[in-house]
Amino acid sequence: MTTNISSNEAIPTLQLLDPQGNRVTTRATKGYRDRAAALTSEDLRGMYRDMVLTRRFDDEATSLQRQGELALFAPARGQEAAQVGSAHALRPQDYVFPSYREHGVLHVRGVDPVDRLRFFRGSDHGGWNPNEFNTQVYTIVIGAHALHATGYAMGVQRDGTPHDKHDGTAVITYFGDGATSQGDVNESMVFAAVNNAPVVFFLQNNQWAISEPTIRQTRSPLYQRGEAFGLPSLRVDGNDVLAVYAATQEALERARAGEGPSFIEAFTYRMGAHTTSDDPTRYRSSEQEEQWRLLDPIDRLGALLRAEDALDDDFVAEIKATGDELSAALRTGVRALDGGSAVASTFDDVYATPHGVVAAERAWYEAYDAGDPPAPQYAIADSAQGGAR
Ligand SMILES: Cc1ncc(C[n+]2csc(CCOP(=O)(O)OP(=O)(O)O)c2C)c(N)n1
Repeated sequence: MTTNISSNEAIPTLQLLDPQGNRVTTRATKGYRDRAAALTSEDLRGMYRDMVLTRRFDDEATSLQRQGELALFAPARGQEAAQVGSAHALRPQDYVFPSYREHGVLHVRGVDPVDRLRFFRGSDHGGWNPNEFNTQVYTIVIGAHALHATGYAMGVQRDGTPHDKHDGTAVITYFGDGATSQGDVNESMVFAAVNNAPVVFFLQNNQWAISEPTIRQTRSPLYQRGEAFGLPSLRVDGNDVLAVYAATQEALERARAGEGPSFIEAFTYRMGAHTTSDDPTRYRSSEQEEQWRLLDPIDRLGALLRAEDALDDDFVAEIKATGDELSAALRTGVRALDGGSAVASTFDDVYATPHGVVAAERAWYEAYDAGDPPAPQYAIADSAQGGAR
């Protein structure tokens, strides 16, 4: 039997909130419904606020790129529920390995909005201290950070972190459907599985790897990738913030309790361009975009909140005002960033202690940056011979 992966209906998918914003109450969803039911109105309002502000950040960053203030930007429009819902299930001690589109996750983790754009402006290689937020910097190399996540999770294990579903430490890594074709992602699942590492593989299947549709990446539903490695795996409606939250909370608790890795496929849609350098009209139809616009994750949670009397005009106005402040701070902050070379910080955090090769490479780049004729590259290797190894 073949499964039609281009049809959403053929594949079992957890949904707790339907596209009209009604809670879904089938028997099969009971355990997950209980998790979502434990969220208070204030929790839900917080998720709504975070989703709206994530979109506002997206719009503002896109404008800044258009005005020449950023070299590039990768918008997350449409993926707010997948990001905010999963990030709300995290606890402070958990550790996050994002790729380059996880602005909603970074928002929830508290990373300053201007710092999130240093990388896209080219003024820094990262933008923040990962250990301050237990959240790594963006990764552009597709899938590479899944290996880092598994390695970090194995480190957590070897540190002897207590096994406790609340107080243990879980690691989560975010990647896209295209990344599932990379060796790195598959290798990281092999290691995670056999070592029972406390890591959650969170796939945002936004259906496009730049211009390549999922159908060109796989013949089987992607959540089955996790199953194939022996990981408990689940596909959730990625535009349903409740389902994403409940599924991620379950997987994180499993990891913290020492019960090993899990795989979540959040089936969603990238509403905008891949990056500001991309033109999606070249490879997909406006009919498809319109179909997904009707499944907007923010509208869906908004409808639930209105039905439950938790969203009034004052609250909407308050979020709008916060969004205006965010936008203004972003404009001023980004324009004030040093647009020059990031060389100075490139070598800072490579090793904890001085290292001869790194020192020589720093000197070479600094000379190059200053416009001095750089010493030939082989001189670096020669001078490094006596350096620390
Ligand atoms: C190892 C590697 N190969 C190729 C690229 C070029 N590249 C950048 S984004 C992208 C598509 C990624 O698609 P997906 O994993 O689905 O993530 P999405 O962008 O949809 O979030 C590719 C191929 C890269 N950055 N790294």
